Amino acid sequence: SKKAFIFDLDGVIVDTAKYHFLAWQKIAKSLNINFAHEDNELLKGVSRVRSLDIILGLGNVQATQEQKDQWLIQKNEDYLSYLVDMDESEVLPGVLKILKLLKDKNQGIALGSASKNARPILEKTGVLSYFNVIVDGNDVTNAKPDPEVFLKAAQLLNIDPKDSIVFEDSVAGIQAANIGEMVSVGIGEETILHEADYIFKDFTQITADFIEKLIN
Ligand code: B16
Ligand code: MG
Repeated sequence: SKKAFIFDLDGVIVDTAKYHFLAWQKIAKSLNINFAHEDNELLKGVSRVRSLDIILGLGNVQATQEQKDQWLIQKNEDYLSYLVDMDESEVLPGVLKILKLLKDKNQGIALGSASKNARPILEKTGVLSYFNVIVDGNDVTNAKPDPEVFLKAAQLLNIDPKDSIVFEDSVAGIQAANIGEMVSVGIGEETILHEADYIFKDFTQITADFIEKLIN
């Protein structure tokens, strides 16, 4: 039967986390905040505004709303500059094969991302046409682990939450899927994503057989 397959963007379809990191690091450096690679884990799946608060928290930095707004603009301009050269080669291994399979099987395909830059990224990497529905940071008011982004995606596809499958790399995203009573599929480390119904290291580990079982 027809199901909703909902994909997170960063960490699932593409690895934009490395670009987010570079852009945040510039801001952090200019404020003398020590923001290391390990700290980047804290920002996965988290909104832009919340990410800045987390970084300022690391350095115990207080700021006015005006300053914060300025840094948010700077960060995004810098981030976008890293996306200029993005192309098909940045789609993570195995993802295209699964998108094609789902399309062949006439399944609902949606994006459920916290990013406000999701559309241009999907476009640049050549996968935009696979998506029937896109729900991103421009469409939701409650951040993951609130299930709003995924519930909206399922609703737009006209599919019940319980017939929806979410692919996520962040803990907050897995929790959002679980709270929404959807099937949660973690992409990444088992130790981090243990709350997920299923866990795969990456999309190359997901078989056609696994997808068929979810559909039937
Ligand atoms: P933007 P996802 C998230 O994407 C990223 O994981 C997170 O690090 C980022 O802060 C957030 O998008 C907002 O992105 O600044 O482009 O609006 O994993 O939800 O696809
Ligand atoms: Mg993610």
